[in-house]
Order: sequence, then structure tokens, then C-alpha cells
Amino acid sequence: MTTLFDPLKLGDIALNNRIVMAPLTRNRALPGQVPGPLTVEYYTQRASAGLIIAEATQVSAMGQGYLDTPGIHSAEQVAGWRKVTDAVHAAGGRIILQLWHVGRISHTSLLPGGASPVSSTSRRPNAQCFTRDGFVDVSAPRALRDDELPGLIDDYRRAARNAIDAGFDGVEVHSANSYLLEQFLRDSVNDRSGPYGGPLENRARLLLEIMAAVVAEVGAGRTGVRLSPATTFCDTPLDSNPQALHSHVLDRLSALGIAFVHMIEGETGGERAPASVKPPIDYAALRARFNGGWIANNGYDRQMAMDAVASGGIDAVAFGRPFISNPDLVRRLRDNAPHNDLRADLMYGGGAAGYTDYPALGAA
Ligand code: 8OZ
Repeated sequence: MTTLFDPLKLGDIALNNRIVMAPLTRNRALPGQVPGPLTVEYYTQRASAGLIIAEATQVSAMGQGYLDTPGIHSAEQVAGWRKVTDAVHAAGGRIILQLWHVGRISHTSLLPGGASPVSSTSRRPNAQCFTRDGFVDVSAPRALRDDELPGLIDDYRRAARNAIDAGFDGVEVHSANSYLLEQFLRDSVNDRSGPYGGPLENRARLLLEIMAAVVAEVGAGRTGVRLSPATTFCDTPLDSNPQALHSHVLDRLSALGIAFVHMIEGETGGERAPASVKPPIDYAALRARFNGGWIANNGYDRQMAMDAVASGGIDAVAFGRPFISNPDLVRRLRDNAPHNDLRADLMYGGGAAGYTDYPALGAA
């Protein structure tokens, strides 16, 4: 029987165990959106994870929607991330980067030259983002023209290349949690006509073209994707048929041969089976359509994770908040040891407190 502590291959990426550190926004990048020494320490402390998926990281300056999140589009950012990946590898870990564009979840004060956020639509959600002035309503977006999309695809391709140049073992394209690619996927947001709007095949086109470009650049064996069919984060209503939409996406991703899918089950950070999702998403049916590895996420505890991996339904489990407060989460799960309490007020922004000062077991 397979356990959480057994090795796993996700495409070309060899994991020592099936415990994945989920991507976690921590807002501690230095000026220039560059990861600094504290970020090196934070990830190195967590290198016993089978795989670290480093936090959501902008593919371009236009992809930013929160204060002090890192990027992967400048030479300084690549050099900063190189220090992270070298240290994690020296500690025996594996680390990939999550490639992010927030789309309409942004504010003019965060964007180059005070530009408007860009999206599939010009409709503004009733959502907030975190800026120099604290939480503010997001700015009205501008709908991207179709002739701008090749440039956007190229931003993801270049970001994937930069991630590999920075020493990452692979990349995860962020197509979840209300950000740009979900703004194209869902008919609740995407109000376009033409090749990228209307039928689900059209709404999925941008994601699939980005995935193909990333695969061509860095290889399918180093490429994954994160999806969240049931999440309504940032005033992003469900698609009218999330099961059909995601079935199509997974059929195409399977044909592309990518290494893994990372599925957020239920409402991100919330209920695993929200009553508002009718009919409920059939995650097992989605999993059955995809030939590569499958990472499940959202509110798993130790027993659920062990049972899910033992059943063979999924290959690995991603933990988010437990990895913030427990750098040695793998050991604590193995030994069934207690967890440190999370200091939720220190999750976003600040320095070492609540970032690199959570003790490992046995530490003073
Ligand atoms: C929390 C705060 C800001 C961003 C996500 C990247 O939900 C995020 C995020 C989470 O995927």
C-alpha cells in the first residue's frame, strides 16, 4: 500500500515523499519584487517537503496585484530566486515556481505607469487587493484585445525559461483562485466574443496555448497546473458547468503530457464541499481523465491525506497553512507530532516574525 512517505515521480521531478508545500503568498519580496535572504531561509527550512511549490510569482509587471509579491521577469529576480533554489537543493529538496498573473485583481498603484489591470473583461469585481495604502477596491480593468494575447503567452513562456534559469525543478501555471486564467475560463466572467470567448473550448484556449508554450520551452515533464473549479474567491462566480469545462481542460492537458495537475477541492481555504456548488464537482471523474500525476489540496489533515494516497485516487497532498507554522511538517506528520499554532496576523508582509521563526521539533 502506498503511503504519504513514499517517493513519487511527477514527470521528470523526483520527490522523496508525497507531502507538497502549497504555494503561499507571503508578501516579503524586496524592492524590485526580488526574493531576499529571509525567503532563502524560509524555503530552506521547509526543504524536507517532497516538493515545494514556491509562492505565486508575477510573469510580468502587469501581473502583480498585491504589495511585495515576487516576480520572475527581471535579471535581479532570477538572481534572487537562484539563491533560493541553490539552498533548497543543497538541503536535499525539490522546488518549482508558480507562474502568476492576477488579471483584474489589481490596482493602478501596483502597475507600471499607473496602468489599468487587464482581463478577459472590462467588468470590475467587488474585490479588494492589498496596496501601499492597505486594502483597497480593485481598479476597473481593461479587456485585453485578441491581438495582445500572443504577447501574454510569450510572457508565460519567458517566465518559465527564467524559472529554469533560476534553478527551479519545474513550474506550475496558476490557473486558479480568480486570477487571469480563470477570468478567461469561466463564463461568469469572460464576456468576450471571438476565438477566446463563448463556448468552453474558446474560454479554455488561452490557458491551453500558454501550457503548450511553456511545455515547448521547458518540457512537459517539468510543467504542471493549478485549478480550482469550485472557488468563488474575489467575487468570481462559478462557471455554469464547471464539470464540463474542466473535463475539456483535463483532456487537453493529458494529451499535452504535462507532469501534474494540482487540484484545489472545494472553496479555496474554506469548505471542501460547498453546498452552493450544485451538482458537486466530481473530482474522481476529473482525475480519471488525466494521465499524469495528481496533487490534491484544501483542508487535508493527516488521516485524510494518508487515506487519500493509500486509496490510489491521488498521488500527493499539498498542505498550505500547516507549512507556514511547521517547517518540519513532514517529520511531524510521520511521527504524528503536534503542530505549532499559526499566527495568522503575520501571514502577509513583515519580516522574520511569523515567517522564519517557527521552531522545528526539538528546537529550543
Ligand atoms: C492570498 C493572498 C493573496 C494571493 C491565491 C495567490 O489565492 C493567491 C493569494 C492568496 O492563489
